[in-house]
Amino acid sequence: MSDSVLVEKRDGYQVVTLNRPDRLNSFNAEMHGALMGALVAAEAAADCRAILLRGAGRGFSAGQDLSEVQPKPGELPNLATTIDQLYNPLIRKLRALPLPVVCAVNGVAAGAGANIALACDIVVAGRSAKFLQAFAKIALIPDSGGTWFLPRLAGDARARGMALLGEPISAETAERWGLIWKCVEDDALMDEAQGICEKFAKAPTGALAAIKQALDAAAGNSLNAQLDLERDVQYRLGLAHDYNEGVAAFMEKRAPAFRGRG
Ligand code: T3D
Repeated sequence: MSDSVLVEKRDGYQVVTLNRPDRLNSFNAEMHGALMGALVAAEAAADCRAILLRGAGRGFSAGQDLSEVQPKPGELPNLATTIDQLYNPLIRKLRALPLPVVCAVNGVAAGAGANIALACDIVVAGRSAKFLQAFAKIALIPDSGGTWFLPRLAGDARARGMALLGEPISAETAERWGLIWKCVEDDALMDEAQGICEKFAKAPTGALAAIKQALDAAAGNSLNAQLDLERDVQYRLGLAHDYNEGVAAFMEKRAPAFRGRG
């Protein structure tokens, strides 16, 4: 079994660690397979109500492992294949998972590594972390959703600056620009990320999944379509145990006991 991704089961959530620290957790096909396997398994585990994604060593991920992409003599590179088979399914999976994904960025997040982090639901970064759209430096465009996430999160001017210049921005700037949820001191990073996962482990997971879906749908919907979507989702959630439990707990001034995924 591959050790390029490590999975640790905690009470109500799982910690998934990218584990190729000597290559700054850059992605090869094996790590892609292991990460996808870990996400699929976490989704299938009824007691898993959140995922904490992080990198081993001094960085989160440097994106594609560039030592593995050089074509053999006489071959033409086909980047579309890697993107179609590995990066796009990963981004789609992260967005579609019916449970929140918290990403702890401890150091550099570059290329696809940066955009995989941005695809997560909550991104917390240590103060020394950096986000780098490295693509233009190797004559590519931001992929793994970069051209979609950057303008939506940071605005067009900042998206263009990051993508065209390919220069790193600090975690503090990423927070200020709205790219990430929070920048914290380096030594507080894991406590912060774990604390969020512990809250999610007791949360109404079905509602959180619906929130993820509704926010993503909003990106392509008119206000009218989104109002209709909200009505339909609210109707469905109103029939679920966790809504009744949430209201009852509020009225009885006690903590709710949400079933989550039950
Ligand atoms: O299939 C396709 O190609 C399409 C998909 C593309 C998706 C992408 O992600 S394209 C973008 C790929 N990533 C990059 O271009 C980033 C390359 N890395 C860097 O620019 C720098 O390493 C960093 C800015 C990320 C970090 O710099 P620094 O100074 O902190 O570390 P370093 O010394 O450069 O790297 C440490 C080691 O990791 C080093 O190995 P060594 O010399 O100690 O044996 C370095 O070669 C290795 N490393 C870093 N990034 C990659 C890598 N090895 C392979 N691939 C990498 N992406």
